[in-house]
Amino acid sequence: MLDGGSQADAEITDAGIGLQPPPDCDPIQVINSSFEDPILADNFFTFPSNCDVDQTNAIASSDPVPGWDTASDSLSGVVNPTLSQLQVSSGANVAYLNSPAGNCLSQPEISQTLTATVEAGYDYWLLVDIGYPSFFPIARGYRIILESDGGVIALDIDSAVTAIGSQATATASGRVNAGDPRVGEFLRVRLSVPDLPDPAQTDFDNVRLCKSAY
Ligand SMILES: [Ca+2]
Ligand SMILES: [Ca+2]
Repeated sequence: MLDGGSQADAEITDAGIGLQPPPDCDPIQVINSSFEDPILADNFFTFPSNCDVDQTNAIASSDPVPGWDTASDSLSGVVNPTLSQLQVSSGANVAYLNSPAGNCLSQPEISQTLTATVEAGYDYWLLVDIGYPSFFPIARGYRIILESDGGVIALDIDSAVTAIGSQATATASGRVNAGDPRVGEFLRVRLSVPDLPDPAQTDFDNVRLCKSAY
């Protein structure tokens, strides 16, 4: 659900690729932002314990993306891709969101609620590297979202275009004005994918969040 409601929506910018936060943008901490936890051997990946995955390079886990909330009935985790699968520019690992498969049939998404809260008088910037691994023939697409319980602050959907097997940076920004009802709520980063019938995967990496006074 991306319905942010009322006046807040007027401030949402689908910023897309190419726009950059200002140099004085204040970083906001995101845990495991480059998905390097856990450390994995090349070509290994984690997956939710109850999903029916039977591969020698797969590691069942009750916490497949440490620091992030995952759904136990959807196929998501952390992967260390081989170079031919995906050229990773930040560390070794990425987070993957896979098509429904086996007994894990929900659309995957991962999210992290931060300790930082929404503040008025700031532009918020969310940057995420997006990649599509070479073992699926199509670019699945993505959504990167900054939100709080009161609704969406910034989002980008599919603006960043990258060749299969490489990464591009997606950017979303949004402004929070004085009097915004979301002020004081906890910030949350949410990464998700569109509902596609074809088998496909989107990989997310190097999540950066900052705020800039306007
Ligand atoms: Ca990484
Ligand atoms: Ca690798």
